[in-house]
Amino acid sequence: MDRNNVNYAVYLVTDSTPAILGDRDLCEVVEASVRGGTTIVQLREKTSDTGDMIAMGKKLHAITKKYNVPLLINDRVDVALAVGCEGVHIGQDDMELSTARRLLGPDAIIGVTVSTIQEAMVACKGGADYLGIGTVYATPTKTNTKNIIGAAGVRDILQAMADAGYDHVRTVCIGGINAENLQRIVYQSEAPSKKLDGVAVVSALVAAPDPEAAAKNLLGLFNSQPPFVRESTSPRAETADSILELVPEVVLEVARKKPLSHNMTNLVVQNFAANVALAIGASPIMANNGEEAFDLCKLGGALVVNMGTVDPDGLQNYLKALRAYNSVGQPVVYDPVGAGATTLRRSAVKTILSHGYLDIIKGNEGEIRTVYGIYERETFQQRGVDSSAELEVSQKAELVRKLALREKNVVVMTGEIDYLSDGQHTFRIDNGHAYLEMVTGTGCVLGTTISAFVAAFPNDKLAATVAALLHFEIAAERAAERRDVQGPGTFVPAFLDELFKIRRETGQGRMGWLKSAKLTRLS
Ligand code: 3NM
Repeated sequence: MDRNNVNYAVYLVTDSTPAILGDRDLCEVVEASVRGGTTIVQLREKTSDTGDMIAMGKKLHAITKKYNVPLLINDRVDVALAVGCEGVHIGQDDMELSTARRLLGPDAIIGVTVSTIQEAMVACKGGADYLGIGTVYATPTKTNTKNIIGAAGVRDILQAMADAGYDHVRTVCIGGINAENLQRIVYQSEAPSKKLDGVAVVSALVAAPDPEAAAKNLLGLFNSQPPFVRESTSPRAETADSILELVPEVVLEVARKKPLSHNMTNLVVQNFAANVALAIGASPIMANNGEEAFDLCKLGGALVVNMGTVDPDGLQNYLKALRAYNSVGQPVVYDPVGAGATTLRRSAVKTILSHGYLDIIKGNEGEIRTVYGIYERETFQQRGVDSSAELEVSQKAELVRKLALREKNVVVMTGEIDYLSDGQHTFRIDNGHAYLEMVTGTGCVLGTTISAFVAAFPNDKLAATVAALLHFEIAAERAAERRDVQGPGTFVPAFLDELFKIRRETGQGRMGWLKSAKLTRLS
């Protein structure tokens, strides 16, 4: 077998402990999974005697050879030699790569587990054929893992490999990967010039009720785009002018499609959010029970996950709804309200980020910094200011860009100036009014507004988000300027009216309101 021409797409790592394998026969499970599409197998036995391991290796090798699939042995070069299989996989605490290569010869496939850029560089330099990058997510299958790195950590390693000229070294990731998260992890971990060659799984195949069907499914998922990636047919708007040109179209699309805005939000803002949705022409539903999402996600709308009131039941409901909307590719807006305020909220942010794709993340500076900090070993770097101080304009823009790049989505940071980015292009918006800060829930209802706009215009989420912000903030400016508005109390009904009137004017072809737009591209 040519070690330079291995298909790593679906990489099965065995586990014969009863918790994973149950009372089934490992050979049967492996054969079924290879029949289904598993492309490479690693025998991993942490407790077996050498003789038993060699015997099992020989049995498995007889199976994998039939399907022309390589078999590797975890850690044990001696067992690989005795079995005569295609290679080994070595961990950081196992035999040195150079020794393994010397013992196994030039044709053997040798893979190395890495969890940091430094380990990856050493393994690449040492001549590894592929890297097993992980641990992506915490997994009950292996609890003594060193680093949980998320898709973002995988991406950093892939980027570093490409930068160092190790594009030819192949990669899989491992840890907590299953049919539900595979596509998102592969998508979010892709660096500009290097992506994963496959995913390595234990329980998703070995514990599957039907390993053949499970392998077929994983292979299909690996080879296709996730539903939430929309390939735009027209070129995306990238300049402030081209986005501004699109804004009326987006506002009209909301009115025409009346998209469902499914809000899982806090008690304080439900009524306000529903009224704002109606004013902009969307169709609101306040449904906090995740079970309902499996029906609601099919209606062409978008979901708002607003973490304003978070409790364990609420979190489970968010995850169900997130799964439902991700499965059909309908947009999700995440509002990590008070993200950094408590340990519980920080942990909820981490759970949510690791369980689904969030098309838009919207928050204030503190919230966005917390979301960014969840996977970074250090919080967002600041130059000479303490961690509680506000960031400077350029730092805010950079934070938003970096988070969007990491999550492969659109990030909005609200404040006196709003910043938004899709990781490629970053904009600031200088509209809005101080009254918005004096009324409870205006940030939350902006999330509702964005959800309707993105649902109506899903092929350009950045332009849709800009349109939502401009519609919302210019309505606030117009309301605040009215003679009948004397403070935050009279502001609210006037604001609802202005949201409605901007939609109506746009429908009549009157675009004067857009002249107040203050949209600037930063990078
Ligand atoms: N190695 P599952 S995680 C064997 O991080 C193994 O290096 C890991 O099991 C690493 O697919 C892991 O069931 C177990 O989550 C992966």
